[in-house]
Amino acid sequence: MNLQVKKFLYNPSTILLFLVLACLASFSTAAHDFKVGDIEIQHPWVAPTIASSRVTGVYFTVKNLGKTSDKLIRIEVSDEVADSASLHELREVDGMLRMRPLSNGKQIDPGESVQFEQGGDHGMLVGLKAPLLIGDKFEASLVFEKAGPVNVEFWAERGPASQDTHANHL
Ligand SMILES: [Cu+2]
Repeated sequence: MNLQVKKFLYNPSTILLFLVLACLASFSTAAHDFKVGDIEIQHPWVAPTIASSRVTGVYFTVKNLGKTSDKLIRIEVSDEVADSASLHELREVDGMLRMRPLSNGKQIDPGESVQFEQGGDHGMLVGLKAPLLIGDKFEASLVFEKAGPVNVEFWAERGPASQDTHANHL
């Protein structure tokens, strides 16, 4: 390695600069939140589509900051985005993961944070009008029994598991 480069890399102020940049990067992700009444939706993201798949999963965290429980009853997207959007749960039945609609919604108790995530409860879009690439964004509405609709923006991102297993659902 070139001595100048070495000096730059191992310089304490360079290391500090990298730490600051790393912090800023994580803050910008955390700031992607939406709030209506006592309900906060944190970091809504969508898995990019794979090949010609027109199905994908959407993920987010619901936090109830209030003193009474509320219930997420459905997810809505414009038909310019997809033909339909729904909430699903994954349950293990005889050692197999089965997906079924969350027909009674999902109760969120006071002070509770509920994650809609890969391998668990999640939202799903069917009949996407266009492929979703990393960096794409679209608006959607998460509808609660008490708080009403919470408008959010889903960002297409590479998920924590690096690949979306949801494309295999249908
Ligand atoms: Cu699903």
